[in-house]
Amino acid sequence: MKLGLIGATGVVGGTILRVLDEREIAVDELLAYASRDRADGLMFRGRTVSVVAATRERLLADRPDVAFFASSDDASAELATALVDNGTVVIDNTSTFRLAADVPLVIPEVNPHAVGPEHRLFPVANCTAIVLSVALAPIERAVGLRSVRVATYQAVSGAGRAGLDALAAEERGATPNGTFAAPIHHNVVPQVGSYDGDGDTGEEQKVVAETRKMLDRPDLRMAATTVRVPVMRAHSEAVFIETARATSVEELQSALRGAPGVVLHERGIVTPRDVEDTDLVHVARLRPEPDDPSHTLFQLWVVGDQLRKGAATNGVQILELLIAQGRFASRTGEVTLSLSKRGRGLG
Ligand code: 11C
Repeated sequence: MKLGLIGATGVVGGTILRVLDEREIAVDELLAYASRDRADGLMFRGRTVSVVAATRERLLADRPDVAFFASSDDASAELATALVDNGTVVIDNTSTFRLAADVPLVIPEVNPHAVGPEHRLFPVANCTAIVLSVALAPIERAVGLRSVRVATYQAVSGAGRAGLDALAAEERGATPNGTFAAPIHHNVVPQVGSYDGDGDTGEEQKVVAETRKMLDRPDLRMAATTVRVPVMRAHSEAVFIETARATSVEELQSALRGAPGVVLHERGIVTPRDVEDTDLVHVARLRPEPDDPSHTLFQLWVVGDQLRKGAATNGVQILELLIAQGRFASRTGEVTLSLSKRGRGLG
């Protein structure tokens, strides 16, 4: 397989390379692109790979079998459909095509059936929405959801290398450089994404719209408040749900316990530092709302590494799904789907 990676030098791009390697995806040729030619190149499986500017002409001439986009919305908007029209399968980590009607938005543990043989463009959903949907899907399947409310605690790496650098610089005493809407060191910032001061932020709109699409519940009542916290890695979410019918903590636990991609903590807590660099979504503190005679109101705490399951790993799992469907010939052996408890650490 000839594999292109646009945004190869970014935080998500680097994580995609690691996950491809860990999951032993057979890559015959890696084509690495960034916004400009880079003298130093990058290392993949013990070899130096040159990094070149992602121009339309070069990408169309290179014609990768599959291309991962981990760059800007603008780059995806300009290049992804041109590549698809040229025969490449595109797995796109930007928001550009996620809500298009004829484009599937896939989490392999949640809605693999959304992939049809005609599809060649696969957006990877917003990281906060992926972590949330992996935890909600088993509940939706078991008892149905009537409403979901979520407050998030999002790591600075959600804003890429600039986010990590901004927190590190502020910790050393530098003046905030505007990466976040307010100082992030010793603070929490209730704005992720664009915000015009009136209504939801861009991140809040994505979480609601994309979760509805992935759960195939356009009618699901939802609200989100998304917040940046001075954590390096992994997003946490406090989730408040109303189920479609009366249920119990035990029934919800049993739905989550066997669910692909989920680790249920029946006791204790789980924190972002616990799940750094792992692929599974962790659920803890599942409990009923106090004084609820309807037995439909519950709360849970959800944590996942947004660079891995929320971005790189989910994209590579989509590629695994396509390989399992026979879309690409694998020269070095069979690649099997790994949707369940496989994953780094804490699994
Ligand atoms: C953040 N969740 O933490 C955002 C980043 O929709 O792909 C992901 C933006 C997106 O800043």
